Amino acid sequence: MSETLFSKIIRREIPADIVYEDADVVAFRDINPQAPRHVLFVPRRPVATLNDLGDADATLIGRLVLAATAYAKAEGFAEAGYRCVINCNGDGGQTVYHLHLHLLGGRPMHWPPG
Ligand code: IU
Repeated sequence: MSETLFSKIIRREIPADIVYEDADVVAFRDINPQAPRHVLFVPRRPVATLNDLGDADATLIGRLVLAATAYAKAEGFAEAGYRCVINCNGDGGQTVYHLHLHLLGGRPMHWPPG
């Protein structure tokens, strides 16, 4: 896959508001937030889409989800609630082809999503 801006953010070559990182995952505030709390959880390894994950990536996707839930708990909005979203390809609304999980919180969410 061709590299996206997220790889440059992960390598700290371009600025972003990084709020969490570990060996596998980097999280930063979305530049165009759709909720009072909107953070992107991104694997350091540049997987393009959900479709590119296989059995060997079960731990990686688990770490992505657990990093997001731990962040919501640590930041104090887990009890109120939040939404995790992974958009996949065109119909899913994906615009950046480096897998990422949106963590959205700080307001009531609506259903169905647009
Ligand atoms: P999507 O699921 O691929 O549509 O989400 C991409 C998100 O990445 C979107 O919410 C953008 O606002 C966000 N984003 C960002 O936070 N910083 C960037 O440099 C770029 C995109 I490019």
